[in-house]
Amino acid sequence: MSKHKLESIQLRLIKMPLKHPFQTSFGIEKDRQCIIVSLQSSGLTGWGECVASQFGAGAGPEHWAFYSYETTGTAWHILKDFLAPALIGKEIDSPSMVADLHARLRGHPMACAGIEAAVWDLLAKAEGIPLADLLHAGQGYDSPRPDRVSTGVSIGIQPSIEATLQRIAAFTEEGYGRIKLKIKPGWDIDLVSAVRADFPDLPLMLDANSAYTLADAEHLKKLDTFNLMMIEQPLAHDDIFQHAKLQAQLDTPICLDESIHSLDQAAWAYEIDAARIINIKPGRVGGLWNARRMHDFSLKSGKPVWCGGMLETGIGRAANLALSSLPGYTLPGDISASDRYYEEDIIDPPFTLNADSTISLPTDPGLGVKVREKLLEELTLEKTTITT
Ligand code: OSB
Ligand code: MG
Repeated sequence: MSKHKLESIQLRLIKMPLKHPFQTSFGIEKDRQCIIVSLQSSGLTGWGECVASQFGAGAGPEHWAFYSYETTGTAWHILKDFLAPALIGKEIDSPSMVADLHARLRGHPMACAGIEAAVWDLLAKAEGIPLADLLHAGQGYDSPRPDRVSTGVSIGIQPSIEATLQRIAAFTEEGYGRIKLKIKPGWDIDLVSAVRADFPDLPLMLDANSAYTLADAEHLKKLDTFNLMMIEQPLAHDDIFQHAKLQAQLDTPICLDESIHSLDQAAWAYEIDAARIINIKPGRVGGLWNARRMHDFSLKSGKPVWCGGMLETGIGRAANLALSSLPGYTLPGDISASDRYYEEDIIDPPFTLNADSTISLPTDPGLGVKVREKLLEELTLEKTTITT
């Protein structure tokens, strides 16, 4: 691949109102803040989204539980003071240059993934090919690159079971073929039982976001009767060992999300049967480079993977779609259409759902989306530019 000198790097903290507040076992999000990274090189612009969030910042400690320790504040610091200075003026010929920096940083995967995505977009645009093709290039996969990927919708904790049933009915009518429900203690068995009564055959999975402990094993075992695709991250965010103990007692496959940040951790989880499935989302693992390595290992190990979401704007969504085109991504991802999250997405045209519960991959080079720069400017809370 030819080399591309990074002439400038721009960071923008943006805030977008969500159409529906998103509640999980650890908090509620009404607006979504994220950092949009853009890179300039010889007339080309690469875009990336850093998915570090701002759950409940400023509110009392009872609102402080996070999906990850990264916030827009920590990511801004790492991007501005470490990653951008390390990359500005450099001749880039591979996203692995960012992956190498991630290895040195020890942590901050979301910050790294945001700038790495922009590098992937830039390089794919320079080659004149869609990001999905760049991700496939030279990998020797058996199957051709698909033109659409299978998706589903993740439904947050609702005010009532009735409200949940209504949301499921609305989403399935829109064409979503797979539903994920957020659960927590006191919002689990009765909920799933009511859902199964109304939707006996619906492909259904649960996400606990670490709301349980191993002491809840007997209780969680009751979920085995509901023919669930998987239960995601039932136990602690940093645990692998106890998930294996839980899996030994459950028929429902365990999927890990929060616990898995690296290829080694994925290998350990598979080896001890702590996870039969992994949700490989780029933000959590430091970017698409690492996500692809973890995917390749999972594919060889015969373990299905899927791509989780972080309520991304169209920029992050486009990267997730490209990643989901890899052959081991055989399960539907949490990648819904733009209008599931936002009245107005920052890309044009927005992503829409096909009748078969898929979303089509863009065909233009790179991420293949046109960023609405005027709207982006209106949503910007803070910006900074790093130049040579
Ligand atoms: O655990 O998968 C998760 C959103 C924010 C943080 C963590 C998670 C989620 C989701 C939303 O489940 C998925 C989506 O983007 O639709
Ligand atoms: Mg999850």
